[in-house]
Amino acid sequence: MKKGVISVVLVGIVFCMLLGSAIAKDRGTQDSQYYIVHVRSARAALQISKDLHIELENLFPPLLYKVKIAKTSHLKIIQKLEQHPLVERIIQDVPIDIQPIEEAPLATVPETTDEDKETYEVLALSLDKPNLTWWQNNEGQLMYNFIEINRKSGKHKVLDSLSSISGVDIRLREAHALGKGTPEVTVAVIDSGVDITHPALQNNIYKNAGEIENNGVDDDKNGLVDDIHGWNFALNSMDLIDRSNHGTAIAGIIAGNGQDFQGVCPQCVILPISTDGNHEKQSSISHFFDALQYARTQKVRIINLSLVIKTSEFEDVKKTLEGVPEDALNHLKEREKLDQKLFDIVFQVIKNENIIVVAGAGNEGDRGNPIIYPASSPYVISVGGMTPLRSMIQFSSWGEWLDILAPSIAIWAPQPLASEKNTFGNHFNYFTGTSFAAPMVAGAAALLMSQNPGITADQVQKTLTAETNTEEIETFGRGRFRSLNVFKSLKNPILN
Ligand SMILES: [Ca+2]
Ligand SMILES: [Ca+2]
Repeated sequence: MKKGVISVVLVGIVFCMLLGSAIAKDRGTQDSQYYIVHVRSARAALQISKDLHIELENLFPPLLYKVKIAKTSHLKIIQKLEQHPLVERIIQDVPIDIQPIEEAPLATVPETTDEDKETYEVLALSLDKPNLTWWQNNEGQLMYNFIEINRKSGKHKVLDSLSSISGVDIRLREAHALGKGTPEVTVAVIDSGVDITHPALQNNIYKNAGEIENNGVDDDKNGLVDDIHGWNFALNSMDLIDRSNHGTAIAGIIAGNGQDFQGVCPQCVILPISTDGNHEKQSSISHFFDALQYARTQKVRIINLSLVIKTSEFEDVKKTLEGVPEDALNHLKEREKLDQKLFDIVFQVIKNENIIVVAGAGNEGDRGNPIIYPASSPYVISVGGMTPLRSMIQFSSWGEWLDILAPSIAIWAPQPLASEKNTFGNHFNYFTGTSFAAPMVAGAAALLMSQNPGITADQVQKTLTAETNTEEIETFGRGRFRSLNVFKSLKNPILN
């Protein structure tokens, strides 16, 4: 009998909408189109500009630049660029889908041979132990009830119950006795936005010291006017509104610091970076690199990516290219697939600068387990999901690329003030999916970096994933993976 999983406590979580988006004018006008030029050396951009009489704009210097090319002449210029000895590659700045990792499936149709009855596995709170944050301190407060529903009468009965296992968590209470982080460590959350007014977050939001608020002037001359608390690269504005109830929870898990709720690193700082186009705009590749470059220039130590990057369908790309000659379109079609190599190169540079990138593994384990990017990049720490029963969660994606597991079902975390209050009268909710496992690892990295200012990205990864600092997990034959233990990691940092 295969049991489905439904939930009576997970309510009001909707965050599978597209974050997609972009500044239309940024991808060029009707008559022109942006391309991304990957150059071979630090001084190449200047030489290329000089040789070909074109203007290369900074994208992710000194590796990536943007160039605007008129549609009518663009094949000629692209070919010239491709032939230039200092150009590694040139790709069109096509739209991409940057989506928050979809909400995990909470209910599946159960397999049954009995036409009259269905059996479900229901996750519920145990009323005698109403501690809401099992992921921080599991005292056996979650309950799995195996319920039989009679299809004809609609009546149900509880067949069996199972409590979650005490101690199966990230050992946060003990970790906080060793330290709660420092404001010197900033974590970028590239996501659907963050409610920066939430009581659990408002004191921990990044403030750009070089920028004067709301004066309509780009005081720090980084090209973004009044980017005081972050930036939305899809809308090219300060719009950080979390319309998907996703980024706020992630920021809270990393660095929430409220009266009744603390995240993993409550003294650390969150830099919200949004790629949510509010259904008006779609992101292109360059917007994602812009977001990474922004995190880099604001000197973050960690970047959390609870998202998936996919190339748009070529037919959608084509719509943006009206007026481009057929031969050039065919030339482009050959490059349709997401150029992961280019993304990997950028992630490698970021890692070499001692910035940690943490990515959610994805919730595709149940659906044929397709490989998720950027989780599968070798330059990020990828995080899969764990249950309160010390096992890998069914829906978690996995592969050789998976680095560590963390709790990812019924994760109590803040949600935007614009959303409905929960039954306790506040703005928190339960979230499920590997999107909410990644920020636990990002928060643990922030704690480690707070305690050990000189620690390298490599040492952080080694510390968090070391066999001695992690817990053994049942994976049901998927391979050997272990789960996060923040306390052990903090106590035994690997500094060589
Ligand atoms: Ca600015
Ligand atoms: Ca300003």
